[in-house]
Amino acid sequence: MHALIIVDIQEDFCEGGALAVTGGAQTAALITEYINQCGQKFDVIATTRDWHIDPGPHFDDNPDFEETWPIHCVAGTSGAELHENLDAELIDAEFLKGQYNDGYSGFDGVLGEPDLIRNQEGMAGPYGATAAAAAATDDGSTTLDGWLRDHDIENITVVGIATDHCVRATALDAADAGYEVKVVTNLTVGVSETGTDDAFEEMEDAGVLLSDWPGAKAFTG
Ligand code: VGL
Repeated sequence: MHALIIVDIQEDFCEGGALAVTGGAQTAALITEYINQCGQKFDVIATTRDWHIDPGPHFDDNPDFEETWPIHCVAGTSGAELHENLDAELIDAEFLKGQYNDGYSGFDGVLGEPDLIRNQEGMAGPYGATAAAAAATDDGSTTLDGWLRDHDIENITVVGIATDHCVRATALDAADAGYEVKVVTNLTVGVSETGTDDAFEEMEDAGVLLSDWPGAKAFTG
């Protein structure tokens, strides 16, 4: 069985967001096209989302954009929503990560229902996460790895944002956990060029297959 994991295609990581990665919005649109054209090869499609409540030094007033970052993807805020160019109807499950830490890897994520409005009053944490959003992962007992194993997944294809951070960490953890992993490189976009090149090299060294989706050219020229 084969899973597509779509990493962090969220408003804050796309143009106009708090931690915008150039090309994010286009990547979101391309992933929707890719699923429409090639989605039949996947048995399940999951997303990850950064879902920060109080992630400690991950947030910084003077971020270095390598290990510290401006405030982004606060749980329950509009910046944490999936980007509008990604068709949410195509997604089977969402995994929320980074509530109280960096949460770079999707394998830190737990199954949640981020768009469910719960009857929870008030706020959680110092950055404006809503209590409803903090409750979106229930008891946090279903991890991404557990869910993939429940679905008999052996192959994982990874796409999303950012190549040099969350895509990298997710693909490396997937390879480490024993899955056959592929990253579709032109359906990812990175924060820095050198970081992205290094990440591709590191992923390849870890046995991750890198490939391009040729169909993207029809949309980007
Ligand atoms: C990410 C930087 C900070 C990512 C998350 O999704 O790759 N990058 N937080």
